[in-house]
Amino acid sequence: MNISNATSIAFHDYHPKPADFFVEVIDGLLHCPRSIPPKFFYNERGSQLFEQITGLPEYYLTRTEQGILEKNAEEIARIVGRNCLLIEPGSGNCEKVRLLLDALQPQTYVPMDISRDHLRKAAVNLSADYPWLDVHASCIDFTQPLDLSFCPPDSQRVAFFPGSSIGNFEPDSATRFLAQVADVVGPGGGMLIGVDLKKDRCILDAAYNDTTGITAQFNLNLLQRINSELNADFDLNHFTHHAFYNEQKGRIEMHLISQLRQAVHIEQHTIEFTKGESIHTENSYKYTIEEFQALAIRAGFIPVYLWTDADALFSVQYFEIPAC
Ligand code: AVI
Repeated sequence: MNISNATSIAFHDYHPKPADFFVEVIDGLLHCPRSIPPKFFYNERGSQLFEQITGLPEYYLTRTEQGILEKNAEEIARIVGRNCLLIEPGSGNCEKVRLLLDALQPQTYVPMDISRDHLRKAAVNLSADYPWLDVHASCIDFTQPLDLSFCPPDSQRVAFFPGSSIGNFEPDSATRFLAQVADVVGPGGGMLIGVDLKKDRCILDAAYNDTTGITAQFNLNLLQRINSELNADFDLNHFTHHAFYNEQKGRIEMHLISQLRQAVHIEQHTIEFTKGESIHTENSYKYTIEEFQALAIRAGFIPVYLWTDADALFSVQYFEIPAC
């Protein structure tokens, strides 16, 4: 369905099933150790806080990736090839892709996101700024099988997955997700992916423990969201943000720690917390280049090229599926 007078933009709605917030929260809180899935961070307030995180001096990820894309856009276009069909799962505000469009000149861009209104707005804005670009916005849950039946079958397909979002998947799910991407791009297709790298733990710990406390607010906002949407009574003063690099697992862990023995009510459920008990809210895996390449190889890709910043904080890696 076209949503503007321009012929260059279309909207495909796959009617993704919304997550059941209540069921997933209760399930996570009743399990031991307690957890809440990180996908629930991103309500309106959570998305605003994440936007603020991306501009924090300690949170090097976003600006470093941006710098890599800006500096190497021409070379990326040479290696990836122009005129591709560019697919972006979880495209959000479609901001990062702008750094590549002029150099890459894709024939078609397929932003995919579960948030219908957000996707529609981002696609319309992008299309206004890039009138030459054919945009097929697809409202879909990108962890479900990706459907591209509306796309021309002959163009080279390239997936773009920036932001180190892959780090928020458990390694096994990351492999499964990349295998799905491999299926979608097919033989001869490619994947350009942003991956945060292992580094001095002080840099990592600081990135998730900023001095202004924005990351703490982002974490605690989960409890606020549960209070307002699920009629719960978490006292935000009685939980604290705790984030640290778990060297053995190669991941930043974020937790909310109960400061005292307390009971919290969510609808008909009562959850008893001991003092010091944690709710695990997020993992953010960090990889060496070799570790990530091995993961992508398990998913069916072959490493082609990669770019990093001068301090090797972050990487943008390009992979392909061998043409048969
Ligand atoms: C979205 N994702 C890549 C962020 C990360 O770094 O894992 C989420 C985040 N959590 C705390 N700060 C940022």
